[in-house]
Amino acid sequence: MLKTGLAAVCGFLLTVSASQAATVKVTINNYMFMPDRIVAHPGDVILFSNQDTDPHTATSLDGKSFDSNTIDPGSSWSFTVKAVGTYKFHCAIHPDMLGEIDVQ
Ligand SMILES: [Cu+2]
Repeated sequence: MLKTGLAAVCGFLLTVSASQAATVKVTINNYMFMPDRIVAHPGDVILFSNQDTDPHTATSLDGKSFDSNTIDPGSSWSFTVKAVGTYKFHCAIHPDMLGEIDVQ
């Protein structure tokens, strides 16, 4: 009984999260990620748009989760978040530019 109920709830949550996959937009401007703390859910797309006059990257600090490589001014780059967790990232060209994606 309890197991069946939990399975039903889990199935429901999976269905809801899949149907609500969103695109989360991050603007890069004036040497900052805006917002610099992004809350997302598995399946969401994070879209970085470089509106600055210099090239930037969005590179995870763990060295493996994601790396945009160079995003030229006026260009954008996106990727899909998969696993729940906290992912700190920076710009590899300007390491003081920091941000964080919380996948919940
Ligand atoms: Cu940069």
